Amino acid sequence: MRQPGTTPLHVDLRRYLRETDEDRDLTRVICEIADASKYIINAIRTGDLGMAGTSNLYGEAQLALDVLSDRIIRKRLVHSGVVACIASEESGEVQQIDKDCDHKYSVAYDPLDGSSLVDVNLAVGTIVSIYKGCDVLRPGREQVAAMYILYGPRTTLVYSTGRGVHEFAMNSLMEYTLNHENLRMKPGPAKIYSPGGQRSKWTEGTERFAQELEGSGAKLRYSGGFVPDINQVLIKRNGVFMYPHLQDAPEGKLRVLYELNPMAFLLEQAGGAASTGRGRILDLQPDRIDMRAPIFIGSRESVEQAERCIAEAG
Ligand code: AFP
Repeated sequence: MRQPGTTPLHVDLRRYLRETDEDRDLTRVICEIADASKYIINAIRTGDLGMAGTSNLYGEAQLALDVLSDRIIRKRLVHSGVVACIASEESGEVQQIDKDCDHKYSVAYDPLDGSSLVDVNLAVGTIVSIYKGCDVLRPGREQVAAMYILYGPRTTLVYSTGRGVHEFAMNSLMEYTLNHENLRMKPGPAKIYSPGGQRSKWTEGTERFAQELEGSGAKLRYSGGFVPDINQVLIKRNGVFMYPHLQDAPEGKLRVLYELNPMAFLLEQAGGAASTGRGRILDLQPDRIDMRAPIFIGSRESVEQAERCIAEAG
């Protein structure tokens, strides 16, 4: 098996998965989602959602972009032959495709996170969490893979199957080719930070953390899109994103299954950390598919600093 860090750049995604001896069915799931992204890109770039009364790419009446993205991904997973269950942030329910839980995968995904940002031409993304078997209400540490696709000035795909984090970029032929292999966070505190939620609603602990970051010279970088904001931290190999517990929303805003678990898996695989502020995201036991939790994620030193501030001041 090829060791991470030894692959020539611009190898395409399917070949990379094959040459790193990835499980064939897991490869199928990852590649189906990669293929689905090409249709999502078309819908984003052209707004081709179908005109009222006519059909769109799939012969459907005009759809909202996130609904169309959900249908594009769902169709490919349903027909892949390797997926047992699907849980989509868009539908908010679990769809059982196949009863063979022992040999198939379950996929929890947010088809187009930040979809409201498309209208102001900001970057959005698809976020995917993959488990073996039929149960998606499990701690994130049991994921077998996680990935996201970022629809920005460039379209990039980041995934991990537990053997490092790898970034692919879409070329002119709409193929994903290797851009960064085995991304690793740099040691040291965050130099950029992404603070979500209304500051006036932060608790004292979060306010203290933000002031310590500012005091150490960290710069604020926040787009309002979870995928681009996390991607910035990962590709810069430094930084911290937070969407904290708020005075009127102790569970924060972001969803454990579709957003927090996959990103926490990826950042931990890159040597970073992901916490609710009081404990590891990947140890959370979801009690419902739309469970939310606070998140502090990125440079391990800064995530631990956030945990200290919250332990001291709430
Ligand atoms: P939408 O998917 O409703 O646009 O929200 C995007 C998001 O879930 C996530 O992508 C951002 O990190 C977060 O919300 C931003 O929330 P605020 O707008 O409250 O900062």
